[in-house]
Amino acid sequence: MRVLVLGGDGFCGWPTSLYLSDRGHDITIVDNLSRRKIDVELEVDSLTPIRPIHERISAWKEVSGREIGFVNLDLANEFDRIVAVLNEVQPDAIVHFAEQRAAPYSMKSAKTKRYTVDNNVRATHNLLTAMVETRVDAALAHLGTMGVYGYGWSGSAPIPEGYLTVKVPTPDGEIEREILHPANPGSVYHMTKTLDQLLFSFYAKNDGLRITDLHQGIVWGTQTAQTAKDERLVNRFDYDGDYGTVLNRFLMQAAIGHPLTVHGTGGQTRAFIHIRDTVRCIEIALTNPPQAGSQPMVLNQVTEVHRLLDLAKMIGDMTGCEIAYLPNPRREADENELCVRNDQFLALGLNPTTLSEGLMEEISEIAARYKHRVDPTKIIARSVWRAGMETSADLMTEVPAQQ
Ligand code: NAD
Ligand code: USQ
Repeated sequence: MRVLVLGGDGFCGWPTSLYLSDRGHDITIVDNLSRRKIDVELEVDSLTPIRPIHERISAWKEVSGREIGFVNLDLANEFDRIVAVLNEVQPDAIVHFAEQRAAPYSMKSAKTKRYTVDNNVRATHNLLTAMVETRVDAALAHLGTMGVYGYGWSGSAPIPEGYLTVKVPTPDGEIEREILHPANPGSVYHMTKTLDQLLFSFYAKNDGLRITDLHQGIVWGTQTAQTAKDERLVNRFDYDGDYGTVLNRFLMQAAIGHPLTVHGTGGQTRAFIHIRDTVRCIEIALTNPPQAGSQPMVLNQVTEVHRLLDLAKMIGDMTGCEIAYLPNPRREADENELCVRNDQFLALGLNPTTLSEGLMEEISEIAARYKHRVDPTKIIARSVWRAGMETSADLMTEVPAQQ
């Protein structure tokens, strides 16, 4: 297949591009490198030393003999260039990773809230209209998030894959209808993914676009078989308070002896997936697209569910690292139940990597190897969800590093 990977320089997009290339697909990456620019703005860097995009691509050619194309393009602001790329590449499939993806960054200020909405919603809408305009009949797989469902809304009821069957009272009795699961986002970033869902429903219905929305859990791990082939191909690893996600942050903290930064009680329960499974799921989704005319297919891209405190205790037991219970800078439930259906990926052949298989490898191969690159002042999450929470964030600067 000819595949366009939008956001192909990012944490999920780079290993996906290499995996699909390795599997024989022709890949063109589209990315405006905005994620690298945000690192500069935040004065932080990936824990792993990622190389410039052109060096990454030539290293891949050297290692695999395969070419990957690259277009530096802003999906949110360069509509005519998206049309030109679609006309030129004529992709069979498109993977859309290209959005601002950090909840804490999206909640930092009015500026970052507006940037996140403008960037994400416009990028998605520009892509959909360009697909209609060019009549490119590509299967589109978009990275959504488990956070569109929110947490605790339906208690212990399993979260279905995208759609909920409801009973509607009518004068002639009850009728059953399938509706999009109610949206219950917990940040401006998560809200943009709920807006994306409505765009997808409309363009699938009106224009027959074939769309799969992948509601992915928190991705952990760093390397895939392809990114591990050469140090110049290494994947990014975000550990800072804005972009670092919880499990990778705990692993990095354990490697440098920093107390594990549990927000609140740690009773929050979340869904997880290893990066090696992300890349497999994308290929499965691209090769099993919905029919034209059907509603968007929604797959929950998750393999495990864990309570944060259990994760912290597990890593603490493995490494001897202490736990720091910090005031929660976010506005979220202290505790929640979570049960997620992921039947479709399992039925389509996904064989998940479990936490027990990958944790120690991640601590020793990545976190410990690159720990000299950590800036300890960037670890504590300082982005607060509401004015007035600053005091808690200030308190958190007191957490001692044990380096
Ligand atoms: P990332 O920030 O590492 O990668 C996103 C890439 O998109 C970056 O390279 C960035 O430069 C590019 N980009 C952003 N806006 C763009 C624009 N307007 N035009 C062109 N390129 C643009 O993020 P990631 O962790 O790889 O996440 C990829 C996708 O998966 C995101 O949509 C995210 O919401 C979703 N997701 C991520 C996780 C996770 O844990 N990382 C979990 C669930 C869902
Ligand atoms: N948390 C801690 N300590 C930390 C960091 C986070 O306790 O040091 C807590 C947070 O308060 C939250 C939970 O861990 O309760 C998850 O936070 P996170 O930053 O790991 O994940 P989140 O903000 O939800 O976002 C990440 C990705 C996002 C993706 C989402 C999938 O950045 O792109 O959409 O995971 S999901 O959470 O399933 O919606």
